Amino acid sequence: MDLSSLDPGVGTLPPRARFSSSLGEQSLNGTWRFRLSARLADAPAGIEAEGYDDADWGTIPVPSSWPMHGHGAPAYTNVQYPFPVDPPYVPDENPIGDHRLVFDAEAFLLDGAVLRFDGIDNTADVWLNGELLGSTRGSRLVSEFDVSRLLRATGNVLVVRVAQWSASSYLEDQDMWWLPGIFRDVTLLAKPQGAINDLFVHADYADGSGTLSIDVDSASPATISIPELGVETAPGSSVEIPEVVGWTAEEPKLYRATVRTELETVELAIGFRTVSVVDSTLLINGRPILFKGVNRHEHHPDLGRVVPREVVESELRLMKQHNINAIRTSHYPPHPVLLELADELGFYVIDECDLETHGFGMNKWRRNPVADPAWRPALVERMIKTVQRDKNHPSIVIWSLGNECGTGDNLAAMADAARAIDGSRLIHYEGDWDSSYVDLYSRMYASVDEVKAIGEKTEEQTKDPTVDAHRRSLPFIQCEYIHAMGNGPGGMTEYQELFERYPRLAGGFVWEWLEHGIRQHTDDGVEYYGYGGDFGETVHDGNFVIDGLVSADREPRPGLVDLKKVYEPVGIGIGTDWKTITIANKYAFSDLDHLRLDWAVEDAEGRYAAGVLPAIEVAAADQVTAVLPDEIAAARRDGAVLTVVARLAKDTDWAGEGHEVAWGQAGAVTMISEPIDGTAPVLTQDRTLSVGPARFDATTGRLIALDDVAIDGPRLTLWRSPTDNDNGMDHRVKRRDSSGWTGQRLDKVVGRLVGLTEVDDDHGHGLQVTTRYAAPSYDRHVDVTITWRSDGSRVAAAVRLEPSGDWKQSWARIGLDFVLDGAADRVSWAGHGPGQKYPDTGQAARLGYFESSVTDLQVPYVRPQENGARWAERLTLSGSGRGITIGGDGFAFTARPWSTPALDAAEHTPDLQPDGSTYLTIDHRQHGIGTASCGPGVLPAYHLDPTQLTEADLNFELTFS
Ligand code: IPT
Repeated sequence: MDLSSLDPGVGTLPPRARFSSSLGEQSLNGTWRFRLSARLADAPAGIEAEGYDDADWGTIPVPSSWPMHGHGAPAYTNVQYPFPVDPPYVPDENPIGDHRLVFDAEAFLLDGAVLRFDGIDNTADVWLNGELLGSTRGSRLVSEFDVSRLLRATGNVLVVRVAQWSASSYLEDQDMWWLPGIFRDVTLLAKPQGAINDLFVHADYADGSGTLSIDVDSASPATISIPELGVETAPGSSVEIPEVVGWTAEEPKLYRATVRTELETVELAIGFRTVSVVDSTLLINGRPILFKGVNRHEHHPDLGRVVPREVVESELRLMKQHNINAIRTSHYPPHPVLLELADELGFYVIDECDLETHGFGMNKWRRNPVADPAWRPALVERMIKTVQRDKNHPSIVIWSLGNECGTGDNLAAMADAARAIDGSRLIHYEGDWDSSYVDLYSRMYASVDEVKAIGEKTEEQTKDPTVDAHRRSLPFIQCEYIHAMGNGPGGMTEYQELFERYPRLAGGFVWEWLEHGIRQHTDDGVEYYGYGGDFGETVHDGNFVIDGLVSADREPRPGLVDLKKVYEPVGIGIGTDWKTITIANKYAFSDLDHLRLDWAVEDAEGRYAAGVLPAIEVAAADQVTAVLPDEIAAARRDGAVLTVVARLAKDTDWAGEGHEVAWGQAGAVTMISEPIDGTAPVLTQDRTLSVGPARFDATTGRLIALDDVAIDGPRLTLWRSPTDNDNGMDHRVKRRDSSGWTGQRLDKVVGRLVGLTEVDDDHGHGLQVTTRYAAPSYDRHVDVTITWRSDGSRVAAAVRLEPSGDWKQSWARIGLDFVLDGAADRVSWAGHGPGQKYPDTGQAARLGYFESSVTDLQVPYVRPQENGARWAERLTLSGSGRGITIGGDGFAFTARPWSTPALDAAEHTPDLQPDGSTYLTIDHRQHGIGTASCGPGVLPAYHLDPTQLTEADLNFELTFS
């Protein structure tokens, strides 16, 4: 094997479109013989010989990533190459996977056939019946070989030697597991003399009509027909079709076409669609659109890079159900199934070339392949392969040259090569901010302020001033933004508001759709997801591979649920008097006929009025205010919430009738509660003090019981177990949160009782407890004074904070910790729910009355961290005995069966075990979440800055009953 060769592939056929022909194909997927060697020098010789005896080899499924089948191990790095950067050479320690298959060929293949590999990671030499066919390059790119001469009816011997590392590994430094193998399908395609070699559909749309021409590369004459449009035509001729329905992600209309020769019929699905840019606005079919996108990698928790079709189908439905309309195939062309489904279900796709050289950045970009002419043919060929395979998909609106390669002329050459084949789509590359050879200004993780400036066209000049005017004429996208790692992402709404406000901004793609967890089991069989470092890697990037909106099993994380709300295609605003409703139709093409508007009113007792609104006509990109039926305002009362939900009026391909698309609310859960007078005296007994049902330890001033519920607290807490976003880009140094909380020892704050006095004033009797909280080694402190009063049954705690000293940066929270003796299992609350909510997340949390088990409040983040806070005005926590109810003027709470230090120490989900107590934290204030695990941190509006605290921040009251 020539592993250091820069050749773009040897012996392979010219790239062409993928289509299926009536001539037939035979899948060679299945069980193959397999043998792994640690290095090329150790690999057996002569395996290509037909008579080679592979009886002592094992077997492996094809397609597969071999480390997922007990051979070697997965390894994760993000930017850094796991081997020395010494291009084009790779280490001698280079796992070699030898694959052999003996097969009979179907008769229809014997007049001529092509052998197609859809993906081999990283490179392979291929032999058929003892002869070398050639060598593949480009893991996520197609390699086809002509096998017409060699294929026979029976006993064919196909031998594929795969090397994990080769020169092309330098081009495939994407942020994902290194997973070698024949991980996509292997197929034989019948291709006799005269068969269609290639097809190129050009189907444009303008103002209701279409223009169609189809190039057919075939030696036999062909006819084209589209029965639904009454079109019969010949290859290469352009047909004007006066009336067509355009293809859009909202209404993905496909026309079935056939291309027929005397030999074969090819079926095509055609979408009429035009991409254009006018005045730096991106248009599809003449209208401005917004990408509500995600970056999608291919990963499966058990199979690695092999993703079964049904999984892809269900995940795309899940995207549609969450108002996502666009996919960037980060960072390589996807399995072809994805594009078929994107055409059918309706997604705008950025199809990205299989290219990333990010790790050269750690070496100041020295010898970067994109800037080295020696690599140009290999890079240009990658782009050509990408465009050629996928050019007939209407869903693809943008070609991307690759990801994170720095800058270099080879990228411009790739752009030229793509344009030469297909001038109908836009060209994207983010890494060169001057944007001189691309059609979009694209950035990743740009801040809200910067995106605003770009929207207003007041951004800084390009580095090369001669290309500034060009960049200013381009639409803008964030090809990656809001990093969905762990708890978060915070601050999505602010970006969306900008995208909706400025025509130049065409939206963005969340990083990323999917966590790349690998399913593992503890010795007792408990399942969890593994991440970088769990597989013996010496160089790795920890849990940075766990940064998705869904788990590796496609279970939605809270971030996805929030994103659905942020991406709503319909805005619903209700007048505070419940008499009017404003509906904003944010679709670019659709009216709202496919939706119905359900309304319902609920209070603490449950739902008591509901109905369906009369249809409100709102054209695409328009807004209408309508009068609500009188019965709705008539149903208004204290503590009641009106919710209007836009639901699918009938079944679609991606969700059933009744599926919720968007919602809006009015009303409040505010409970009118009588003020508590301190009528109950403070009583002393042994070493305890009582105020009504509350009992306190007379030496510490801490609450020890509320009626018969044993409780310990409150203790001031300014800290939370750092989230991935709190940890920032320094995710590898796990305990060093970038907010500086751990450095300030907020996790180690201790309290000292400084005063315990009885008060008797205008508000009656009370017990006043002052505790000074401070961190070891520092003299800054916070005095917390709590005045407890009771009317005999209820208890009020008036809390006052007095910080002093040089508090720095931010606090995670102003919270009170309580430990309840025994496991509480039920929680009910009035406030926002059902999901979690932090100051800059929880867009999906709606007002209402909710119930949950304590277990279900927890979000099982793959690396455990702060999670699960709900916002409430009233909370009841109950276990086997009587529960406690806490009320207040809006607070956040978490309730957990483990302590915050235990949560923080856990590396994986099974490390968290209930310890028999219930840990309750009530937060008066919280610091936001942000998205600093990659990108901007918490926006200023969501900072909890101890130097800027107001009276309202420092004083609050809770009631206990
Ligand atoms: C950016 C990469 O493009 C993406 O592949 C992923 O690694 C993401 O970061 C983080 O998860 S690059 C980053 C240095 C901005």
